[in-house]
Amino acid sequence: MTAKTTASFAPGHRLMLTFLVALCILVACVLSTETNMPTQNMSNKERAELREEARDMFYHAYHAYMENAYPADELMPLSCKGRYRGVTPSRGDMDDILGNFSMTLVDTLDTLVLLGDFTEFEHAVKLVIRDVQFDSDIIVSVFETNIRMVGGLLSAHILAEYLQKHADTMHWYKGELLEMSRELGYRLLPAFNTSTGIPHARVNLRLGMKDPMLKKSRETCTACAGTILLEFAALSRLTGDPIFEVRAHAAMDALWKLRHRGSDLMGTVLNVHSGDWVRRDSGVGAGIDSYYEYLFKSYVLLGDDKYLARFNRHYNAVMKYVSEGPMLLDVLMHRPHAKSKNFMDSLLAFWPGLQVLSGDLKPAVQTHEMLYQVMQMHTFIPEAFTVDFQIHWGQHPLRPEFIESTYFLYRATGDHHYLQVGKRALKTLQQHAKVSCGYAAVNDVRTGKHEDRMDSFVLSETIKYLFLLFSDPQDLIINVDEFVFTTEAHLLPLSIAQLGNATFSFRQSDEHNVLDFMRTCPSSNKLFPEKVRKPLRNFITGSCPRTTAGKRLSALDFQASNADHLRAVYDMGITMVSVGDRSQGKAKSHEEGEMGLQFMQEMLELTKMQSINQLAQLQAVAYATDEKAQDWVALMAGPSHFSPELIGDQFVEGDVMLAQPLRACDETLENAAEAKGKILVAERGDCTFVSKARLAQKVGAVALIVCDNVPGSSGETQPMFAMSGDGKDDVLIPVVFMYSVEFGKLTAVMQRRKQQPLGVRVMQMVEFKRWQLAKAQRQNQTVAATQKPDKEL
Ligand code: DMJ
Repeated sequence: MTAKTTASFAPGHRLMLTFLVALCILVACVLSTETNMPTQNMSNKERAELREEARDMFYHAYHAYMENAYPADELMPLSCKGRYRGVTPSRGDMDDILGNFSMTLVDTLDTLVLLGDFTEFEHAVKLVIRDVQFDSDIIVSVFETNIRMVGGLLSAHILAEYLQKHADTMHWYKGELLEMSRELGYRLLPAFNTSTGIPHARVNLRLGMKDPMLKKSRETCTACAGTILLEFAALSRLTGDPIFEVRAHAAMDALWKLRHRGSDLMGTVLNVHSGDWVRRDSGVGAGIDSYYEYLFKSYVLLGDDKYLARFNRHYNAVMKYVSEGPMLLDVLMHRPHAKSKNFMDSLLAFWPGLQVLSGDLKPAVQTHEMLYQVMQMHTFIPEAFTVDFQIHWGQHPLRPEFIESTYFLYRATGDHHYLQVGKRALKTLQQHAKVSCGYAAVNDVRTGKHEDRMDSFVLSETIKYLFLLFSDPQDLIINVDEFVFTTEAHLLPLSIAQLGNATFSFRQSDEHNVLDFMRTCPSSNKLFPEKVRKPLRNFITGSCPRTTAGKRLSALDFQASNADHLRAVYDMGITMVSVGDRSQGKAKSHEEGEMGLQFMQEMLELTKMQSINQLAQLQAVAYATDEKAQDWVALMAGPSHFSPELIGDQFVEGDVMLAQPLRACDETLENAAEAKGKILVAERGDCTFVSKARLAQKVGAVALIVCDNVPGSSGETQPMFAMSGDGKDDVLIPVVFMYSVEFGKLTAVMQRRKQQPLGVRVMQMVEFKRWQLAKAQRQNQTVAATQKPDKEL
């Protein structure tokens, strides 16, 4: 049923709504009159067919869940049964999502209303009221419980009341869902009792923070702590109980104080008691994504300029440091010129949608185009992909973010390209994820192998956004423009702002003048998506691994023995001075002169900061080039987050030995007996880094070198790569990562030595450099060895 109705939700924050609507109309008008769009237009008929196909997809997944899994939290689509916490074999931390509270049904309620299926909605609401309870001795994620359960219950409550008024149905409903969300909210509140006000990541539904397992709880992610306010504000305003909103505002205020005052960036993991950053990587994907989303949407929903001002400050910082063309690459919050990862994760695909809402269309079109090409290249967008668009992590759990952005771009531009993109996404799901019992996540996009997992967001977001994309506003029972979509795509009406809040007052922010941002240039209102996409058409297809050509040489990467680097610093106006040489450097151009100054500043910073940060993390695999071990060279390597750091003059020494089989993913090695005391080499792939490390440790190796499996990758052209673990700290041997080119050099030396084993030292690169420098000084040589390279970095 797709009854048409006039919306009666009064706009809560008129200014914002008017702004968004005006933006959509303006852009759509400009496009329809002036743009030549090569994208094939989609007929109304085809669009309606796709809408119905999205509806069928919904019912295929929904019925599979209801008939085979309910009241479980999730459907396991391959075994066609429910996933229950404590019953189904544990998947570790991932299971913190589950609270045995029928999550998929709660998460899905408002999609039923959007589909116009009031009968099933009413039935489902009754089931939730009858079956769902929260008094369980289970530790759950505060973030996930809030966005999926509290958000799901709240939006269902709002829509139930809406249907009472406008569809003359559900008259028996007396606010039970709101009461349930209030109860659940109370069960989450103990997590907010921290010295900073930033909530713990996890809480026990029955025991709060008194669960002994939570004694050591310290760390949370920025997104986890910063994705509470929309739901908690709605909860407070609908129940009249201010505590939720007060706590959520306080958490947002505390997070804001933790930004880096120089860069305005945030890290991804922090200590809730001390407020110290644990991970200073800063991007827009995993660990931070919805913090930015909630800053902006809190402004839209609640009308407090403070949140817009904060969003704008972060946004400018992201666009300055993280954004690189259409790509978004993590940097370090305190050293924003240093890239901290060489891959992007699929969660960042929500960013273009947020950019559309905030009115910055051009970069939204660009990033979306890049992501679309990644999708075309790998069928689905893999969980993580490198800057060369190779697969870093091949899983794809049918996430919604890319479709969400596609929807917002279509609404803002009216460009049929986005309908075509949505069609492709829909058909891909049908072809590669549909199974007889629902939709199955893809374990590896390279093989297409399925995983026994259908996350609740498939119904609450992925299919919802597809349905919305192919629906005309007039096809929908509610006017979606009068709602804010939470990060889980739950609908909260803008009218919530009118319910007021005793603790809250509308005011012009004193932190930042909002108008400053509105005056930014160029204005996105003169934007033609096709013109923006065109230059990017072959951005990734057939691309070779990228080189640093055109990229500024950073001090960290600088090697005195590299002729290109010497030329680059010369062009920046810096002359490497040998003793007796007094000639002055002159920059090739003003711009390069600026770069030179920046380079020198970094050099100074690096010398000051040798014991921390990226320079300190860079590892060296060093070996002697002569029999007497007088001359050494070092190959660059990346660290791991799960193994002990080699600090100062510490090093590990041993003969290098290749694991057999090289991937080292089995229970043991064929050459395990010889591994004791050796530095083992294993190739990346087939299993996690940490499992290779555990195996190396088990067979008695003193260190592990993981070599890359991407041909041609090199530390010379790519940012340092740090391997992530699984949160446990049982690996006691050093583990380093080596790109293919560096590893090629190592194997070449090994082959040259044939009979003789090659002994290497694994150590910090900075220590290796210091060692070499000290040696050089002893030999009374000049400071910068420009003529005679002695390192192979
Ligand atoms: C959803 O649960 C939410 O969108 C969340 O903010 C991030 N990720 C998942 C879907 O990918």
